[in-house]
Amino acid sequence: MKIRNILASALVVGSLMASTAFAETVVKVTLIDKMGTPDLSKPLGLGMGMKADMSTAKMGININPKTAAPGNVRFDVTNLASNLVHEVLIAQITDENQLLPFDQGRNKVDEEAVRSLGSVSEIDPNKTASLTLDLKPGKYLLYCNVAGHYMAGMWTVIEIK
Ligand SMILES: [Cu+2]
Repeated sequence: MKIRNILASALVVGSLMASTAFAETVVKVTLIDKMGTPDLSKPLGLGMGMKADMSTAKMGININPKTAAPGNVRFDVTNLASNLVHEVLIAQITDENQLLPFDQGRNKVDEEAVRSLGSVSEIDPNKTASLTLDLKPGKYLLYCNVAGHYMAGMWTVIEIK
């Protein structure tokens, strides 16, 4: 009995710590593509800082909430696409008007030039994957770098403040 009590109190302490000291913000991330696949053979020009009309985008990333407190942020990424595999990379940016280094030939953001803080790769349709990052105040870009997807509108920005 004594051992059991000790275990029970250890569990209580453990769960208290989890809910206070290690509190994390959960951000729901959904990956969408509508009305079939756009023609991705050429960059579509819907990247960050390009001042494009994002309402024409057929692919996108939604987040909720759009801001979070500094510290641990858990991204629960769900791929709501009909049949495409997507991924999410996270990188710190200066602001939304910044243009990312882009490889036109490969139709991808130049990942060598944009330091990624973390990523969730190859999420199948209707699957969810999670990633937790310890984030400082600032702006962070979430984007999909499957060829063509970033320029098709698959990016969004979260502000940590
Ligand atoms: Cu994608």
